[in-house]
This record gives sequence, C-alpha cells and structure tokens, in this order.
Amino acid sequence: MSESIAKDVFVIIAAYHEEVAIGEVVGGLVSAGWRDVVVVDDGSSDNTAAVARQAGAHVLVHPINRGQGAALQTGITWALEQGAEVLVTFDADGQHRVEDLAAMVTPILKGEVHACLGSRFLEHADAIPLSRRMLLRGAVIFSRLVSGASLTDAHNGYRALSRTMAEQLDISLDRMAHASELIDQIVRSGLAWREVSVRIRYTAYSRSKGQGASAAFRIVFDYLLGRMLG
Ligand SMILES: Nc1nc2c(ncn2[C@@H]2O[C@H](COP(=O)(O)OP(=O)(O)O)[C@@H](O)[C@H]2O)c(=O)[nH]1
Ligand SMILES: [Mg+2]
Repeated sequence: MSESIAKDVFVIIAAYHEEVAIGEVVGGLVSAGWRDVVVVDDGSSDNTAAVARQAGAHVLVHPINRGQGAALQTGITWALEQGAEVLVTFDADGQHRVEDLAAMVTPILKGEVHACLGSRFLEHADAIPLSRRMLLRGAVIFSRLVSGASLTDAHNGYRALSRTMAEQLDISLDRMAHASELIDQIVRSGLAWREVSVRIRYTAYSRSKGQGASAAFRIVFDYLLGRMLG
C-alpha cells in the first residue's frame, strides 16, 4: 500500500473488553501503514486501553460503557477534528481484515462515492456459519423494509466514509441499533454509496463474544423506539 493512500485516513475502533484481541488488530493496521488508528475504549474494566495504546493507537476513553454506537460517534467526531478525510469503522475483535482496507477507501479517495459499506455476501458467503447467515438475512429484509435500502449485508461494521458524509451523520442510538440508523442516514443523505466485498473472520473468540439472536431482538426494539422518538 502506498503512503499516499493512508494519509488522512482514520481507522476508528469501538472496543469493549477486547484486551485479548485489540493489540493484534491495532498492530496489524499500523504495520500495514495505516497510522491513524483511534480506539474508543468504552468503559472496559480490563486492559483494552493500555494494550491499544501500546500497539500504537490514539486512545479515547468513555468512563462508563455507553455502547458501540456512542463510541463510534466519539471516534468520528474526534477524527474530524484531527482533519480526517476518510473515516473507517473497524471491529476490535479481529473479524475485519486489514487486506480489505485499500479496496474500501479507494473509491472514496477517487471521489467516486461518499461511503463504502462492507458486505460479506457479495462473494465467499459460504464461509459464514449458517446461524449467522440466517440472522443476517433477517437484518437485510428488515433494513429493506424500514430504510428502503437495497443492501446485501445490513449489519456489517466495516464501513468507509468521506469527510462530507461523516459530517452529516449523527448517531443517536448508542448500542447496536446504530448500524441500521447509519444506513438510514447514508441513504437519505443523497450522496453516492456502494457495497464493497469483504471477508469476515469467524474465530472461536469472535463467535463467543458476538451478537446472537437475543441481541437481534434488542437491536430491532432500539431501532424502532429510536424511529418513534426521533
Ligand atoms: N464501544 C463499544 N464497543 C462494543 C460494545 N459491544 C461490542 N463492541 C465492539 O463492537 C464490535 C462488534 O461487536 P460484536 O459483539 O463482535 O458484534 P458482531 O461482530 O456483530 O457479532 C467489537 O469490536 C466489539 O468490541 C460496547 O458496548 N461498546
Ligand atoms: Mg464481532
């Protein structure tokens, strides 16, 4: 990857109790040349913040746990203040691949679109555990119904945003329902976006911590409540 691609790209990682994985995640990004890595430690009681700092990240800390949506908004606001031109949201648990990052940011740097949304279903979908596939299929149908967005993957945390797009976003749903909220806001912005094929890693670690079916109900509930109140 050439230095010019990484310049002004900020990678934002919301992390909660990820001391086991975060060092390798940050280290992998930094050693591949993505120097501006921002970890938002969301009130973890373990060593997430120290491990992330040691690996070379800028670390912002929420004193209490507020959820991934709130943490991403904190990171986005800070990166914009630092002059970020492209903002990437990236998971802390090792599920996203550094190798996919250039393909995520290049369409934005070229001025073709203002958002690239990672999709694990454009190619290689067979590598996804069946229970996950079924849950995510539900998320796609839900998002088509409520946002009218034609996506193949509605709950993928791997996104790249232009500065213009990021300035317009306003995440009000603190927990996991922010993923649907972000899609709504991106679609409604009227700015161009596209899906980009990425591979999600399913490790024993990430599967033991990840969002399951009960979390899906909470996500739908939070999202609908947010729509009613907003
Ligand atoms: N800041 C913050 N991040 C969280 C929280 N819960 C999960 N995350 C992070 O969000 C990312 C995705 O969460 P995960 O539970 O793995 O969701 P899944 O991969 O969609 O099943 C991971 O990097 C987590 O560390 C939270 O309460 N606050
Ligand atoms: Mg995960």
